[in-house]
Amino acid sequence: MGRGRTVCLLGVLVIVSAFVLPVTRVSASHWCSPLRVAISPTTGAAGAVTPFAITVTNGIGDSLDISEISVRFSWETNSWSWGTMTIAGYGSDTNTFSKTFASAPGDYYVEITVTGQAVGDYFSGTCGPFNGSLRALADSDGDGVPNATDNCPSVSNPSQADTDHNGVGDACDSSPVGTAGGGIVLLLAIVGIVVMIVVAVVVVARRKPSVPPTSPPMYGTPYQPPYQAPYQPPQQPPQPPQQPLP
Ligand SMILES: [Ca+2]
Ligand SMILES: [Ca+2]
Repeated sequence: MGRGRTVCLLGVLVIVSAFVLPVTRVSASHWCSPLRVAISPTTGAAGAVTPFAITVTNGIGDSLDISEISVRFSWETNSWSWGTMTIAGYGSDTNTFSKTFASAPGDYYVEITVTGQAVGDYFSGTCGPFNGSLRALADSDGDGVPNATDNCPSVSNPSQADTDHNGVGDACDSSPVGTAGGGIVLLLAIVGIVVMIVVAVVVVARRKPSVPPTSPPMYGTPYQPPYQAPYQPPQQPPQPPQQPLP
């Protein structure tokens, strides 16, 4: 009797499973293949504290609940938890954390695994590892700026300040605000210009005729009428002597 009931119960479970499990049980890895994981930057100064950003892009229409992002840099043995994410369908999200880059220049790699669950999944799954290449660049002065781009590769100057914009940082520039003596040269040039202006004014003043301030303005040579001799009346011929009347 009891054995018969057990058989019946198992039969019912088999029938129910046949209808239920194929519907609700979805492969936990169906979102792994279209998943994209990227890390940046891929280069940095050796030994420098660097803000690394990991971006996860969902490749399916269902949203993802990422419960863990595990990251391991090849210059370390431990893995790091890079936080969690909730990513909409075909959306993406980025988590950023600061890490110290490898202390020795060279090529390294990073491994990233992503654990999560898509909407409709019955179980969570883990995707990866996703691998990325990283390169640590030489930084002789340890200021966080690689030698190749450092304007003072042998003197620490994290700010890279370059006041005169000559490509040499203030920290190692013998004249950080300009050419040596540049101020004196500029002063002498200004003095020379002033002297030339003063001389020009004096010369012009000397050439200008002095005119009494009360004299009326003169315009050209005053008019001179042509010379005329004084009037001389014509001389009368001598008159004969008058004869006495008879
Ligand atoms: Ca440097
Ligand atoms: Ca400079």
